[in-house]
Amino acid sequence: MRLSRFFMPILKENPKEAEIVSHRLMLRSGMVRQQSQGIYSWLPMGKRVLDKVNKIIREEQNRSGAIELLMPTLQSAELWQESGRYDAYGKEMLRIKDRQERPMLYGPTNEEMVTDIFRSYVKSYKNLPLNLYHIQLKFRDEIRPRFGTMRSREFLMKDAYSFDLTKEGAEHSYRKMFAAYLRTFSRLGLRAIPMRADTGPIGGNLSHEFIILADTGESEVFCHKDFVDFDIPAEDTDFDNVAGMQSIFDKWTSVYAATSEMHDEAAFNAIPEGDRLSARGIEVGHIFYFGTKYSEPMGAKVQGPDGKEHVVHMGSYGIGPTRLVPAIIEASHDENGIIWPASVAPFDSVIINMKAGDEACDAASERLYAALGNAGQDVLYDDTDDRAGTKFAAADLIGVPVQVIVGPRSIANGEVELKDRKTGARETLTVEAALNKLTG
Ligand code: P5A
Repeated sequence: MRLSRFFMPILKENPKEAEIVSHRLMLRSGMVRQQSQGIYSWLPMGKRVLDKVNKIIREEQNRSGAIELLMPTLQSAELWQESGRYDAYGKEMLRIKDRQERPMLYGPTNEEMVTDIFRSYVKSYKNLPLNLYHIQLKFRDEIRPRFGTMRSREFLMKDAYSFDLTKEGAEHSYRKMFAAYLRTFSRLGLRAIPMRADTGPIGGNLSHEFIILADTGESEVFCHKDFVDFDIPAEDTDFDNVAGMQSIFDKWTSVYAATSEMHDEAAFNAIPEGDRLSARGIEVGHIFYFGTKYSEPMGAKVQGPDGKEHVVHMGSYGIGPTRLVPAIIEASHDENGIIWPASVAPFDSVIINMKAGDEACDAASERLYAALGNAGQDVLYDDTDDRAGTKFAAADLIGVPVQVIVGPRSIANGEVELKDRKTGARETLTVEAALNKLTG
């Protein structure tokens, strides 16, 4: 992508409305724009990162055996009357009427709708277990939307829903998602700690929130320090292995971790003082087992091996991609801007042509741009006629992992400079050697 043809509206000034660093950096680097309170457009730079986050989420959902579909944002109120949540949900639900005066709502979650899909098609235990997920916008009319896309009113959610014949089966499904979440957050460059959590309007009594430790987090959390060193399940993990899933779950729930709503002061104080971690955190995922809370009133039943009808056991599993993006920034930035983990970076590298219009600089930049592109890399080429200092500042702000700096003095010797955004380490190499290093 040539910067001269891209749309990357960088702000020079620090936006006043931004209270936390991720919000400030997302506005400054032109990733998002607020359209009305708690409702955002994702501009091209932001959209690139969001797509990479979603890709990793999808890969790990698919690996664990979940199947993707797409349900609508608007739902009929009738479904929610069946489960009893239409009245219970309160003011967070945006209620709308269509031209026929039929009550509709902008979905804050999809337990009812997916249960309706399930009951319409699945009649036998032979089709179980089943886990269906989608990545779709939600709307919650939060009292206090804040911190940009961290707590917005319209936001993206990956929500998965599992269906099993028995409670034991449902618990295995829960543990599969638990392991898939550990892998997902780790691939996003984050260490998320699963913590026993309150279930709120979703219901049930088994639930874990996945929390990233960050000073700007909205939740108060308490846990054992050991979490920092626990192993993440490997890529070849067998998600159908019941004992294997159980042992991952047991390990990750073997030491104390809870949000403030579930906090047990005595249990926490039993941890040796030096091992206690009392911190703030960002909830990036939340999983629930709620048994038959929706399947019972909505009549989601299958015929079991005994020939009788059984109400299915369900769980639901959420991740917030539009919250994850700022959460990653909270965890990875410095005073000059964002430092993207390679897995979600909007571009793999940025070529900074320090003197656009200079024959040698243009020729070398073009060569690098073409060769890196041909090698399948996502490259941003700063071909604008801005001053070199402006270009360096922009490159640091947008946080692309590698900067390839092409300047008139070094290119006279056939050399360019590579700068690692994270460490700041610089290296002077010939164009050829730089290409080998970046594509090798
Ligand atoms: C689980 C999936 C649910 O809604 N139903 C379907 C269950 N859970 S949840 O905890 O309420 O939300 C899941 C995740 O969505 C993100 N999230 C938000 N992100 C941005 N702004 C918001 N206002 C917001 N609310 C929830 C969080 O990542 C949460 O863990």
